[in-house]
Amino acid sequence: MMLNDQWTIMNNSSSELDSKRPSKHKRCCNFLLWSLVVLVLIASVVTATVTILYLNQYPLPFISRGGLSSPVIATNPKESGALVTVSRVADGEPISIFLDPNCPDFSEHFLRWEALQSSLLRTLTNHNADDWQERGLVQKLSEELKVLSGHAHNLRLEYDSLKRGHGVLDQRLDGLQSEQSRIVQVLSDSHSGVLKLAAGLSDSLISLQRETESLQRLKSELSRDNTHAAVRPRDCSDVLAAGVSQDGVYSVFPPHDPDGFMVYCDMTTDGGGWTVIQRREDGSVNFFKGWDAYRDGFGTTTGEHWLGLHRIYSLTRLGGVELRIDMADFDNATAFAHYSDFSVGRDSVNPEEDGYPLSVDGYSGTAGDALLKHSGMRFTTKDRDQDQSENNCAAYYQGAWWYRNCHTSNLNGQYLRGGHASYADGVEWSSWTGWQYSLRFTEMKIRPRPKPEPQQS
Ligand SMILES: [Ca+2]
Repeated sequence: MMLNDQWTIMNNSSSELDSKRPSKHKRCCNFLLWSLVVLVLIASVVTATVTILYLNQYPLPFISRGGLSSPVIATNPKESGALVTVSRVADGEPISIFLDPNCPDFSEHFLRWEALQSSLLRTLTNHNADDWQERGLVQKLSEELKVLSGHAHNLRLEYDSLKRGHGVLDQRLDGLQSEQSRIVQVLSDSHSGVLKLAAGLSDSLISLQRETESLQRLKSELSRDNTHAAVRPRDCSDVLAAGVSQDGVYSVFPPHDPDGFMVYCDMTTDGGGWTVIQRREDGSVNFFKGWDAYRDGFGTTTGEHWLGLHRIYSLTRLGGVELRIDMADFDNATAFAHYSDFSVGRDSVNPEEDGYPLSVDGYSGTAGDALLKHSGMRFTTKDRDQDQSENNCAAYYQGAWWYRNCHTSNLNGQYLRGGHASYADGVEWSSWTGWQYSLRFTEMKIRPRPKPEPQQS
């Protein structure tokens, strides 16, 4: 107000000077104008200085601050309980702020906080205005809450059900675990069993391999034996087949008798190949012998001899053997008897214990049959009575034969040189010379029965 007044005075003075000196007043006007400019500048500087001091709240003696609405800060007001209360004179509403006394001075932020409070108040007002909408919302929320409660109940029920199911699942899981343990145990047992079985199989394979090797060795040995048999005749027919056609003594090796023995071979009679098993020709050998002699054989192969029951068994045990008996009397008459089948002890497990029974069949010849009645009889010697007589036929008729009760032939009897007074105790073939003629020559011989030739159409 005071500055405006001065400014008004200046303007008034200038107007008066202009009116008093209208002619020579131009220099004076310039002076006044410059003075006025200086005054305005001074006034502007003073005004600016005062304003700055005022704004910096410097206490000015000529300005009272009671009219300005600056905030009033009260510390620790008792009635509000706040540490600091900020109040604006214009509003009159205090803003209570709880401040830590040790906090730094936040007075610069109070204006910002006031603005925040105003914003909050507006928000509260808007909130009251929207209250009716909220109530509707609350009802809606309540209804939805009921629905949610129903869902929650259902979920609860499902949870309980699931919990029970979980318990059942736990039980089944326990069962499965125990089953798994059992299966693992069974697999372990099976594994050990398989291992044992494999070990057993391995042992069996090793054993089998050894057996195979043994069999191969045996096979090669048998092969060697067969090769050897080609050069080792089983009997005189093999000797003849090997190209030897001269009568004489040869070694033969019947099956199952690898040691072999010496025999006389008749290579001339009826095609040859005959193995001689008995010969009487001069009475040089005593034929009234016991069991062991007749079992093992005796005499001279080239002369009178008995080949032996066991050797005859060896030569005939496989069957298919024929027998020929050539005979001669002291008048140089000859005859023969032929039997298409002949064997000794063929069906016996133990031929000696069984008595080397005779099997003979199929007579043909010129001497008549004097042997078929002896078929099936066991061999009797003077020391082993196996005949069907109440006496010992061998002892009674001075020989050794397959006696029944007692005989129709007695080729191992006494060499009585033709007719004799005694009864049937010589070298008899009753069908040719009766029971009181002892033959000069007898020769029993065997060979494999020739296979029938294929018939020509
Ligand atoms: Ca008897």
